[in-house]
Amino acid sequence: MDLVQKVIEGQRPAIARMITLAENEAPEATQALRQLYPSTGRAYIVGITGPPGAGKSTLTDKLVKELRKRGKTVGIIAIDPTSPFTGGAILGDRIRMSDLALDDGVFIRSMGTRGSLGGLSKATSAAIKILDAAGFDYIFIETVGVGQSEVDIVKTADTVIVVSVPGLGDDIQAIKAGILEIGDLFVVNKADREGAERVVIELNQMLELNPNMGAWYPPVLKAIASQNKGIEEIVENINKHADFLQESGELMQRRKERLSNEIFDLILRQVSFRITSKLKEENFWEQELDQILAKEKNPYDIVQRVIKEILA
Ligand SMILES: Nc1nc2c(ncn2[C@@H]2O[C@H](COP(=O)(O)OP(=O)(O)OP(=O)(O)O)[C@@H](O)[C@H]2O)c(=O)[nH]1
Ligand SMILES: [Mg+2]
Repeated sequence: MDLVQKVIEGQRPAIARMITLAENEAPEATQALRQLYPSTGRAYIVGITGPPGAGKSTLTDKLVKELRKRGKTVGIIAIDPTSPFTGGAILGDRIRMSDLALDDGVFIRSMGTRGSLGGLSKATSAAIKILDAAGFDYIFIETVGVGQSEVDIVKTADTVIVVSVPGLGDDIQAIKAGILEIGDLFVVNKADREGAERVVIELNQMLELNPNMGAWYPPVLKAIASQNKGIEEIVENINKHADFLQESGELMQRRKERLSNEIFDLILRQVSFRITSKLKEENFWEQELDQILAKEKNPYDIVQRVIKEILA
């Protein structure tokens, strides 16, 4: 397929087009991804998550510029599950990364939900593979850490950066439970504001209490993204974490886990799609509704019967 070849060569229109195909779950997308797959596995994936407005996009913008200075190329995926169109997300995120959009070594893509959240995570893994095969050294995924689906997406990264900020009231509580466990690196952004030091201390206290802490102790770093402060240190810690993962063998372990989850999701999605269409086209229980209402039958037996019929 011509398109796949162009993606591998890093041609931007082809990259954009293939991501759109995957996003729309077009039938050609699977075939293209199949052909692309052998060319994946080289990019390093960084996830950035945190509460709305924490400065994730500003931080991404600065981190990417620092990596560009070091000669690296970067693909960026900004996820906005609240947006039914990618267009909405592009505006908000692109404004803060507008000069990056002109850089040939950077590719920015925003993704929203077209259909279901499952579709979003499937499209995101596809987009990661496409940017990976296109040869980008790093891929950044930005998500707002509020919903489970976004947490699930970002936690597939090799390095997960959890961004927090002072002044959210009950600071640490504002970081959704479950997000603390997935952080490999914590950044307290907006350190120009009062209370940053307290957030650093609280985060370290939380981390010390974590009974599942492995050999990597997540550093807690301060930054002022809008003033480009603390950026080099974050990049260095990303690279340190990458080295740690590589040397400990955890990188392979993580990638295996990610692959396994992905296969699981793809199967579930296909099975659910097929069952949904079957349920919609055949009226398995329509005629029995009156009897169920009249208490002559019950919903639970119907469910059992239909499942048996479908699995048969
Ligand atoms: N004072 C201060 N403001 C900052 C800093 N970093 C970013 N901001 C500002 O915070 C606002 C939100 O920044 P974004 O980068 O859009 O934050 P975000 O987390 O990507 O936001 P969403 O994607 O909407 O959740 C912008 O007005 C930034 O200029 C910082 O270090 N200090
Ligand atoms: Mg943003």
